[in-house]
Amino acid sequence: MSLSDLRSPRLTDTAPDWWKGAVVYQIYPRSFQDSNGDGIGDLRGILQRLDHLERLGVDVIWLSPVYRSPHADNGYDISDYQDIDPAMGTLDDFDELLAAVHDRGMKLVMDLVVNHTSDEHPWFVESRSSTDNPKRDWYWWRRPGPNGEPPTNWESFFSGSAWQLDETTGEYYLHLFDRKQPDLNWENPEVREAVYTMMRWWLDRGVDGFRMDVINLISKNVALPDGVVPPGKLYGDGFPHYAGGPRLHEYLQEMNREVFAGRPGLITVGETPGVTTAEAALFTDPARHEVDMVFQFEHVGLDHGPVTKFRPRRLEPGELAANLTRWQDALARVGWNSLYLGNHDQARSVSRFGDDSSHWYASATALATMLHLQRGTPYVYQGEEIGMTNMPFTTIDEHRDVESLNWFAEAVAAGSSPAEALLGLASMSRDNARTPMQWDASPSAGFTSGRPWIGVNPNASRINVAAQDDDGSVLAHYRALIRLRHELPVVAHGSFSRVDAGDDAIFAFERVHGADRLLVVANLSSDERTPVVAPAVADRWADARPLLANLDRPGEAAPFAPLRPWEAVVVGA
Ligand code: TEU
Ligand code: CA
Repeated sequence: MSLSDLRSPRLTDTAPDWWKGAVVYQIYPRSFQDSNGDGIGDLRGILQRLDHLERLGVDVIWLSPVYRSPHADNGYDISDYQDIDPAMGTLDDFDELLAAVHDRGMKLVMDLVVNHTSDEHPWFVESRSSTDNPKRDWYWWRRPGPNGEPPTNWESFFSGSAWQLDETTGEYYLHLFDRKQPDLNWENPEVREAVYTMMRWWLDRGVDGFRMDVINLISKNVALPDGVVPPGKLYGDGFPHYAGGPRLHEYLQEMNREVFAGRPGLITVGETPGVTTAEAALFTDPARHEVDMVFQFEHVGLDHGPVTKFRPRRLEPGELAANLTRWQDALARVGWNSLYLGNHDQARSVSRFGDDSSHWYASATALATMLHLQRGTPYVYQGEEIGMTNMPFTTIDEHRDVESLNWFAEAVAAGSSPAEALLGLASMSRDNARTPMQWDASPSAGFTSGRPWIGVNPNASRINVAAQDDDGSVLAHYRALIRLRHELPVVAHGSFSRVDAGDDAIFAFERVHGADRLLVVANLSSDERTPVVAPAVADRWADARPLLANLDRPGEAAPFAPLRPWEAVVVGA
């Protein structure tokens, strides 16, 4: 069987689990394409760039938030769920974009941010106005402790206390993220009904699903106990009390009944920091009717230091593969994985897990190969398909992200030198992934005719879409991987088993679906490595046909030949 003989299911596939054969592309609209020269990406900009996505071959586009927002957290602080932010365009622009995406056979997924709203959302404006306002109970209000202190010792994700004292009534409100992102109280049925009504409104408009922001934080332990204070920290760890709360599964099942039932063809993915494999299996067991898949965080936490992610540790070759294998095995029979290495909250994957200096092309493509050919639905974060790297920020003024700015101020106040604190941001700041998409070698990389809201990476002159239209580019390799998923059922539906290649740095695995078999052998290190496999394994692949490789292979593609740094080989049988 050769590639060209195979069918291309794309979205003609009407199976309820069509998303197993799909690839999702995440757009961070603020940084994708500006259409009007104000330096901020917008909906009409996305419309101008749909050709790129269609040629890449992705099936689904996920838009990070485009709703009306004061932008304390780049749109993850929403003040109107049923309108488009003026910086992004209008509802008419949105409808036009949605129609254009559908015309090209792709689907569109919205970001659903309902653990919290903006403090400028009318619900919160009402809620804070008095202790007896009907919306008071829509958020988490608590009286100060005996000495005026916050109700619990929890730390916000963005540094400092998770509670803010509100002068109007002298009570504190909970904000797990910025103080402009008050947490909604899902215990209140009116809150849940308001959220479901809003979700139905978007589905009626034609959107194809939701990526649910920190959805495992919506149910909290209502007793609000203090957290344990870890060594070296000022605050307690509230995570066990606000994540995976007692009513979480009930809420998700209720949402599913109230919003998704009777609407086939959707895709839902929950963002679930800290989720375990056992919990992920529950969320994604189709029989439980919760969500189709979740984003787990273990592999993007491997390099976090013990006190903060901003003082990271070096990963050993093999650690990433071992962790991803654990997730493959855990969700092998029940549930489904989301496959991702980067997004708008993570450093650029080629800089973090690869080698963006000596082996930029090889490591970007080796990482993509091992990720896309696992069992699960792959996500491509904008710019990853051309190997965009971390940004060489040199001053704090170049940073924009509230998380980075707050942590920097806190670290410097605690005695760090600014240079040392900047070093932490250099490898881990979310701003690394938020610089403008690199379309071409022009001064603002083709992103804007104006002044971009955040700096363009100087390597845009070299790393850009226009420069990668040929074979042998990172972009061409992504196109080939996406095509493999569409054309070979074994990629979407096959089983996964890791192959012991005698070296932790070599990620080798087999996929099997009926009579179809696929083998991936990837060297995830910057040294030459030689696979050593059991004779039975070598025999099984003796007559393998080459399907894809990221580096030119002299002669026949023997899958277990010595591998150059970051070399990846895919064969079929
Ligand atoms: O992120 C939630 C989350 O837990 C992280 O990825 C977060 O960026 C990190 O832990 C901070 O240290 C989601 C969104 O993806 C993120 O952009 C938002 O800032 C956050 O929720 C709040 O809405
Ligand atoms: Ca704009």
